[in-house]
Amino acid sequence: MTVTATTADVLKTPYQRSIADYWDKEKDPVNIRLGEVDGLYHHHYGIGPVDESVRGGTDEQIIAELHRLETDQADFLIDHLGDLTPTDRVLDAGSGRGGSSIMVNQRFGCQVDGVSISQQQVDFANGQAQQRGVADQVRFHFKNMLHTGIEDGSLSAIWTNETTMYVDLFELFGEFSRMLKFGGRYVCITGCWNDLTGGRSKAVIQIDERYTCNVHPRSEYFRALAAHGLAPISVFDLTPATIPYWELRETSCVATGVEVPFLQAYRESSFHYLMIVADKVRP
Ligand code: GPP
Ligand code: MG
Repeated sequence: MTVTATTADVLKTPYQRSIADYWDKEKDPVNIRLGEVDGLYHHHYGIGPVDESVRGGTDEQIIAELHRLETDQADFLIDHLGDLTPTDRVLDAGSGRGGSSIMVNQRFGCQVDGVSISQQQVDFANGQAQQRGVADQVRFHFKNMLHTGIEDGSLSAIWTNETTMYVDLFELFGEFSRMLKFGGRYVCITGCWNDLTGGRSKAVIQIDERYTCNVHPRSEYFRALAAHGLAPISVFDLTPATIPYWELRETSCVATGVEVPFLQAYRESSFHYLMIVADKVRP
């Protein structure tokens, strides 16, 4: 895999350029202050029960608790990547500041490539890998997950941790299927709207507007996976598990305002927080 690519190779549309620009500039305390807790920088949300002892605690205690819930979310995803070994090669598609990639390497010792369309994120994440002394095993690239240049059938696993709402799922899963080995694993954590409520709710529209993304309906994930030989083996509705994270975040000093539409959407069931685990079943 080549490490350098020109901007025009990676960012093909004005939409993609606007997303890259957002992430190049993003320095939100809800991400930076949480990452500073232990040097794992995440761009996803949290799951699991809140430790009640932090309620009414200091800002630092609440930030540490939000960070713990986000790290637990990544651990849950990693639990489903399969039995990876140091010789396996895996891809973090939309790798952000690199937290999940570092955790996957810590767990399995495998070779991890992360791709992001934000050069700032790539540079930051490579700096983290260097600081941890794993830059020979965890590498971040300025690449587009829709066309990575990674060799056909070379990957044992791919994951997306809240990145699929920026792309066309049929295009994305076509590319994933191409790169995965037969029997390779794909794990996706995402927010998706509920087909049963008949369209995007106002709260989902507000989430899309906040991040300039395009949340997909639940059904589209399964159509796009099936179209590319990716067969789900497990599906988890993580909605009940993520609500406590959002409730704690809403009252914290790092709240951004997006807590309101997320809680509204989850409580009215117009939106789900889903993890899908799939295998590549087509040679
Ligand atoms: C979280 O990133 C994820 C996204 C922005 C993609 C949208 C996700 C959905 C589930 C719809 P972040 O950690 O940078 O967000 P925030 O700054 O709000 O913590
Ligand atoms: Mg965040």
